[in-house]
Amino acid sequence: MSTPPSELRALAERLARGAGEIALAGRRTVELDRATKSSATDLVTQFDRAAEEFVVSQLRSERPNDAIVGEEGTSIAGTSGYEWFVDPIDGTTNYVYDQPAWSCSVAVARDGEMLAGAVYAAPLDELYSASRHQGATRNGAPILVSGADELAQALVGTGFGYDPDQRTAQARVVAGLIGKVRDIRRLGSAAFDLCMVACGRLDAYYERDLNAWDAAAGELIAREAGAITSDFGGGPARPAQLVAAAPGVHAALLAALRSV
Ligand code: LIP
Repeated sequence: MSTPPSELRALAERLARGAGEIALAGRRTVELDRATKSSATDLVTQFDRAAEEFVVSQLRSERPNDAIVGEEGTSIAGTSGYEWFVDPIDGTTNYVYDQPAWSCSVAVARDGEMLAGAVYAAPLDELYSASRHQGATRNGAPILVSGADELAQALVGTGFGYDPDQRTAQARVVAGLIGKVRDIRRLGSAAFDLCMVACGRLDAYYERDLNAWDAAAGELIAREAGAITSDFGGGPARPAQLVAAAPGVHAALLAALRSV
């Protein structure tokens, strides 16, 4: 039985906000237990796990037949055709350093098509969401990408991986791009970066080698806000090569990425 995307969106909003409130309260009250995952700089805390546990327990209760995949290890098969993507704290490094750009991302797809998603930037109390063909909002108000139409005047976001060699290669791309754009911003959370494109606080964003949970909600939100999303070659957006840009600079950004 199908669920209206608007209903899925409301659930994603509730879960993203709930996860963010858990993470924010924890950050302000107790000492963080820091651990690492894929590398010495890939941080995880007890609140990444607690926020994911909250989202997963709510989904298991309200939608027991749905599949769920989460950054902190959740992998639950489903029978409904719906699959949830959970990044309980996207930008954990910022979270640990008490920097504001971290967010909680919850999205849902049906048979591979993203239908709804929400990203809650708890430190800013900004809840971004979208549902397929129903637009994107920040705290309930419609948002739209910028009208940027010149790459040299575009503010472009990006990010780097946790492997030092990968980061070095990614920095070379930035070195080749920075003279061709207004400026570069490395905010530290892909989900937040994509919402910044959606509301015009960035004109474009690109990053390689993300995970599905980093991008699932933010890519839908950016697209529903009028961004063109793609891979680096202009094909369908995918976490391995993700671009989200105002329509006026998307093609120029792809060309610049090919040239560096
Ligand atoms: C982060 C991404 C960010 C990327 C970081 C990291 P995490 O996700 O959102 O864009 O540049 O390297 O992958 O690990 O904080 O959930």
